[in-house]
Amino acid sequence: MAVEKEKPEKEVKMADPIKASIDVASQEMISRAQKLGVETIFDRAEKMKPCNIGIQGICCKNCAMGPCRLPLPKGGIQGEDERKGLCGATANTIAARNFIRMIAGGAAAHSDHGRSVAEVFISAARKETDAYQIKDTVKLVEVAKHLGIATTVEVDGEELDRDLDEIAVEVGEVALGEWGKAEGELLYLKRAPKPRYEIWKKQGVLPRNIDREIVDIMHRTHMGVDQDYKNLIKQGTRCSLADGWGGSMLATDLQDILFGTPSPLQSEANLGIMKEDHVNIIVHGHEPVLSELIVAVAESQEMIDYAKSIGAKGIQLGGICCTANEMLQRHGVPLAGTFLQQELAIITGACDAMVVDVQCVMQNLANVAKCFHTKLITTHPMAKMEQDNVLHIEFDEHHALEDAKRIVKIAIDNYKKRGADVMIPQHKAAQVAGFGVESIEYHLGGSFRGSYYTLNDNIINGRIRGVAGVVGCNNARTRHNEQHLLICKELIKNDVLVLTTGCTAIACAMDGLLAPETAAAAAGPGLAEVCETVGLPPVLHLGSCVDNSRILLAATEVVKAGGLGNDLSDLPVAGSAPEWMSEKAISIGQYFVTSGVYTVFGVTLPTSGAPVFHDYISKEFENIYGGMWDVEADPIKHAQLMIAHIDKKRKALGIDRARERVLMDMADRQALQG
Ligand code: SF4
Ligand code: MSK
Repeated sequence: MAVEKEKPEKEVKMADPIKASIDVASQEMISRAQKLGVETIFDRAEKMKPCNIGIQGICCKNCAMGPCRLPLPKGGIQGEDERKGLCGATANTIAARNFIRMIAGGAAAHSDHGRSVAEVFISAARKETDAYQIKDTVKLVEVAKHLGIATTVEVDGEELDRDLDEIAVEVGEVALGEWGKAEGELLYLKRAPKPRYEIWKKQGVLPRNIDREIVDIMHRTHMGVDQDYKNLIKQGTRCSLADGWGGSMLATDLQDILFGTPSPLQSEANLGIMKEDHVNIIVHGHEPVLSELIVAVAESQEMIDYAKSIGAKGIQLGGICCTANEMLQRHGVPLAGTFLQQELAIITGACDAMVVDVQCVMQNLANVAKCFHTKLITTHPMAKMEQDNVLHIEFDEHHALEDAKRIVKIAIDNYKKRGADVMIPQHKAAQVAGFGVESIEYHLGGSFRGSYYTLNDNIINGRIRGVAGVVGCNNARTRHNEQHLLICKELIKNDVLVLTTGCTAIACAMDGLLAPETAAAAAGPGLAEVCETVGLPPVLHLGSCVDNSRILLAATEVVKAGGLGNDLSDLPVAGSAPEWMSEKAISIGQYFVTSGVYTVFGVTLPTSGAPVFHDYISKEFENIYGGMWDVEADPIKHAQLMIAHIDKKRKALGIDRARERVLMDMADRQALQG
């Protein structure tokens, strides 16, 4: 009888917490999860590696004859690129199709978020709901003008201010029309500097309406339609502009009018904001319409008293991802963490409810929540989960206040069901957040001067070398937060002011980069001097992913203030998404680039398998749009590429010498002090 060989036990691959995250709080929670046998994304990233062909953008599954996979030949392409799918689609066509489908996905997510806000806005303007009111009437009037809506009316030959309620209804209606109007072009495109608008016009990429550009991509990337990578990416541009200068910008503006335009405030960040003796409610996702009310309800005396009646000391709110950024910038709600910390917040054992809406919500949250007492509550009609431990309380603006009360009460009742084993990492950092176009103007121009002159002066005299927009996600294929922090630190060390949003902003907050004291400790001498004079941190938190539109408008204000060229592409600025993972990041990258900004992505770019297409968007684009894509995984080289571009622009503007003079002034001063 044959003796059966004993099978060696299969090795279970687990993440090394220190290699998985740069953040100590996260390392502690990853270890705890592993001890408790709770699987997280960090362990799954060890077990499953990405497909090497998909990552290069050269796998097509747009019809049932595929998937057609077109790997690069060993040693690269010599001569003609002969790779073809069954239908004959080339690697360039496939990569371009995949790329613009990502743009469509990203633009759809941002813009549908904007549409939801517009719908709530109209209900509020028509007074169909008591839950929301117009908060910022100054911005309402400003936005009305951009939408071509009259803000005054002539009565008996006299020009009078129009009724604000009337303006609000019209703003809501015109804004909503931007998603599906039959004719014309998006109204906000003319907010860009004129030469930029003219470039878009000449290239034939002015978006018609938001929805149409997304549908157009789905049509033209269907099997057997557009087979020219240049024409495909042209539509990618049209669609991304409809996102950045359309859906996202409208989302930001309407949220500001409805919930208040942010202004700088103090708060904290990281899992250590959770409190063992409080009811902890974590809001997560992107759309702030329900979370706005959850904040109001959780802060009400009625709910605080109720929480105390069951033995808690109060209610602690915290946020993950961009719902967090929205709640932070308007209410100071602390950030619990970035995208990769969503499971970890539950693993503390102290999360009494996690309330999620749309985007960046991992399905595994339900499995993690099952191991603890946490109530996981989905709230959006388009975002449910199949697991049976998930509660769905559907948001509707007409009964939103009741929904918010129900959710907060569920969290309070759940506090009593906590297990004894609570472990909240004792790590958090102080931050100042809530910056925007208006507050930068105030800080760097003053309400008296009311412009970006001071910022421009300091760029021209070289104290500030340039400005970088560093944005985007976490990616489990890189060490959590490391790229964000190394890149931002390298930039500020070299006198580059950083504007940030999304998970990059949260990562910076967790590391203390959003504290004004960081300027003296970590910024170069010129940037530190400016920041210390006006009391700003060297990294400015501008909000959520849709708020990248604030970066576009801040850059436009810099152009308007004068002295730094006539278009966005003339400015000494650069963009970056160090740890991107979401389709939204590709849409953002494309509208940054085609708005004239040199933009570097970390990790990888799904174009590397199609070198001709890659060269087109990374080299030829500079001739067309003045901005271009680049990719660099090494964080220091990544930041240095951005700095080199900033220096190139300074040289073109003739202000490179001014910078040298200022550095000598600093050195002289230091020598004198010594
Ligand atoms: Fe293959 Fe062409 Fe079908 Fe794509 S569309 S899967 S390349 S046959
Ligand atoms: S949340 S899109 S992981 S930034 Fe906006 Fe973070 Fe990226 Fe989601």
